[in-house]
Amino acid sequence: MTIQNNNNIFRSVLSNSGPSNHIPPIWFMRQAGRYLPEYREVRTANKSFLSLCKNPEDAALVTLQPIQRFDFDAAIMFSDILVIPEAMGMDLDFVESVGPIFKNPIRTPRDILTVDPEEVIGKLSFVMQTIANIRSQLPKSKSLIGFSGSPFTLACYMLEGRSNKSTGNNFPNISRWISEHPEDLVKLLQTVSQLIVQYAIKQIESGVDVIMLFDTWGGLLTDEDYRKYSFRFLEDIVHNIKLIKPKIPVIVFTKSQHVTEKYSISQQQSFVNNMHNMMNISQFDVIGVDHNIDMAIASQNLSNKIIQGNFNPNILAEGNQHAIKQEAKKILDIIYNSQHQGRYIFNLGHGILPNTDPKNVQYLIDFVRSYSA
Ligand code: 1CP
Repeated sequence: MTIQNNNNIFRSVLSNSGPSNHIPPIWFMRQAGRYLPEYREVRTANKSFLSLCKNPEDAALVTLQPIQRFDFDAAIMFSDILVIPEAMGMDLDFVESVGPIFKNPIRTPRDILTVDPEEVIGKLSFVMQTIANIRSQLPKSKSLIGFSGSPFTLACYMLEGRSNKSTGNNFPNISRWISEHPEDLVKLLQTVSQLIVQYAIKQIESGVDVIMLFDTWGGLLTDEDYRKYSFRFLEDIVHNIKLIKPKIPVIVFTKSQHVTEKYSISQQQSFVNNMHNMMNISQFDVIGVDHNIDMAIASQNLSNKIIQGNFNPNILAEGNQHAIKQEAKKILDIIYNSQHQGRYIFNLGHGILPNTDPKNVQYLIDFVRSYSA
């Protein structure tokens, strides 16, 4: 394990004071997970993935594992985005090699439950206990990230009942609602947005320093629908969080166009440019950049913002160290020759894949820190 200085470099980048050296803060999406043997051990000691999420001691333990092993600069609390719909009364199960399943998905507007926000947030007290446990063990030099799914991404699962990987289809139900029940969909997205704000505030009060919103499936929408059904709610959420907690940085991650065969290159570029233009004038502090986006373009478009990500997780999983080095060098060279020098957080373009060898994760981190120094 490499020992870092006590400065919280994550915090200094976020406060725009810049790190004392040129080494970017590093953390990886899904850094706690199945690629780590120590995670698999704790995971199998719990009845299911959901029981692990609801076990504040073990959830804190697996949150800290990647920090202990790799000395990442930030920890991300261990939980899942789907605990909000579960707390709203939806019956959630995570099935081995299938993914998340809701047994009672929302099928018609009549299925939308009225919820009492206080009761819903109360059911998520296990998350707050996990945060308190992590905080008591996490070194001061590390940041703790809390998170939520975006309203659109949560609604994809709530209306479909399962993941797009298990159906082989990109959430057809939400597309149908956009044409058949747009007003009901907006009402659902508003309800979920209000819950997310209160959930984020509770997480901050329990000890997280940063909030991240995962808008993973926002990139399935067209430019116009993205504004109407995803971005608008993201903007409301960050606005409302900042009204109450103005000093807490908020990160947003939207994965750009997934269905590449469905969209032409120029449509994809137009989506990315439009999304970036909205993000650049939003209240978000940090914009996550996935690996389908050209980092040079992201850096140009997002001049007002700190940027994060872009390393292709497939290259890390394939494990060719020369290719890993080339990919990291490509990103870092763009950053060092741009206005994002000192305003960049090293991360992957999406979650770390379960078949990734931990030794290559160490290789990548060592390379980034030595190249940047
Ligand atoms: O078997 C296992 O151990 C379960 C695998 C797993 C893990 C480790 C799932 C199931 N969720 C998680 C944890 C998790 N999920 C974290 C915290 C851990 C960390 O980052 O270190 C976070 C932030 C998430 C967020 C999440 N869950 C997202 C958004 C981010 C992203 O990756 O796009 C989404 C879409 C989910 C839903 C989900 N949870 C799990 C699965 C298999 C899925 C479905 C993913 C899909 O539809 O592709």
